[in-house]
Amino acid sequence: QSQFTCDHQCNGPDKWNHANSNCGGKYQSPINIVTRKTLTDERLTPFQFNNYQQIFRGTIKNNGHTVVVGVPHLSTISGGGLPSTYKAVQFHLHWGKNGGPGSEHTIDGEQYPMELHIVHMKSQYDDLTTALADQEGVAVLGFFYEKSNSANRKYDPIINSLRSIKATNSNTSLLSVSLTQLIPSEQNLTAYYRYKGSLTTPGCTEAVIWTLFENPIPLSMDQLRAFSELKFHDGNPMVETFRPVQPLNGRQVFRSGS
Ligand code: SG4
Ligand code: ZN
Repeated sequence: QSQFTCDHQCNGPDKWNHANSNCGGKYQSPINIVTRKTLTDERLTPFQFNNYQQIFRGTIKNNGHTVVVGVPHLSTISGGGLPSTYKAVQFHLHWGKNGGPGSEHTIDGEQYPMELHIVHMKSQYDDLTTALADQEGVAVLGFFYEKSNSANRKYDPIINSLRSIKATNSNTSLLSVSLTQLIPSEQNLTAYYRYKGSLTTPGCTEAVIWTLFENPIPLSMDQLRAFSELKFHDGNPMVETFRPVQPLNGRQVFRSGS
């Protein structure tokens, strides 16, 4: 575990089940997805993204673990084999060191440079704590990033904000963002993986329906590197903000029909 800074090493993922017994549970996230062991499920139809194009003014915060942006609850998802409508709560990212491996989930052992998590809760709930008491209360949409030769201009507002939030607990406003601007276009979101797991940080609650989209989001090397300029609470570079993959323990991973 020598790649972890002290922030992780002294209090890292391998110590979490002492902090919270859920973290030693049987249905933990992230996982490695072995594509030849996935089962196609025709019920995993395309998602309906409602109000994802809504432009909002958000606050981007360095919370000491990642950067997080609260999202107005007007954006919802349904379809996609989900048991209900879920509303967006926040998004955050997991990344590596200077553009190196950094995603939480891996596909056939491949770790991508970064992973976006858009966290949703069942629309009937008012807060995440309540949603986490329901085994299907939370749905996280996960998106991988890939290195590209040109900058992804749709990410300028986020990347440009990072220089103002290098310190833990600092924040700045994002004047105009939308969820659609962050993710691939809808027709490129029909291929995805589905399994049941947990939050990837303590309390590691096993209440998450996970979706990982196959198509990655392109970012240039400079854009990816910008995240490594952020700092943990102890002043060390905020790098390798991912939890290692967890055992499947017999869970089946499904693949969408299209
Ligand atoms: C990150 O630490 C976020 O900052 C947390 O969000 C998030 O917790 C946590 O990851 C776990 O989420 O999609 N990776 S994950 O399983 O969304 C929640 C905040 O602390 C509950 C706001
Ligand atoms: Zn996450």
